[in-house]
Amino acid sequence: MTKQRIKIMVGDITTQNVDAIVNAANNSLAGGGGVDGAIHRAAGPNLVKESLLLAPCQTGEAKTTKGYALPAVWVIHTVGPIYHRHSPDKAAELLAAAYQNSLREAVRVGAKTVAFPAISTGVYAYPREEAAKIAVQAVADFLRHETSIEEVRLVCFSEDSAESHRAALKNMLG
Ligand code: AR6
Repeated sequence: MTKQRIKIMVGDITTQNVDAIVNAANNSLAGGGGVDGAIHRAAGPNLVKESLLLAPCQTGEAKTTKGYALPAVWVIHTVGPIYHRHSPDKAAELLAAAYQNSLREAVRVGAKTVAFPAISTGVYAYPREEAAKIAVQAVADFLRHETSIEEVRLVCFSEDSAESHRAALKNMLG
């Protein structure tokens, strides 16, 4: 079942014991603030050496490096939309693409457990509840057709963010 493979939790993505964590990066893949900064600090300096070799990463696309000092084997770097740079429809399309292309990368490298942060909801200012609906829908749509992924964790950094995701999951599934 799709529903049972989506877990919503509050936590720090850098400590997740999963095959792959997703990084909310920027087009340069050179590191940054927010969750990107936290992942680079926890992984150590080899992460940026590898990610720069894969740069640039277009908005909505995803590229994979090793996890280095992280518990995760892989880091899937994706770039969400900067909310105010797009129409609402285009921003939604790009955000869904970031989730789904990240999951395609997970399948490609054989990751069975994947953790996501709430992409674009920090510096990129995507409205939290809208982003949560898109995240949950995009992941569920992908999992419906892909059985190799056993668990997708949506790792929220605050209880408010987790509540938005829980509500989105509940509403989506009726
Ligand atoms: N674990 C889980 N979630 C976290 C963590 C963490 N350790 N730290 C922050 N968050 P943001 P964006 C949450 O700004 O909006 C960077 O500079 C945070 O509370 O990290 O996609 C990049 O280089 C928020 O809910 O990413 C880009 O330039 C969510 O992660 C730009 O920011 C995303 O916030 C990307 O902006």
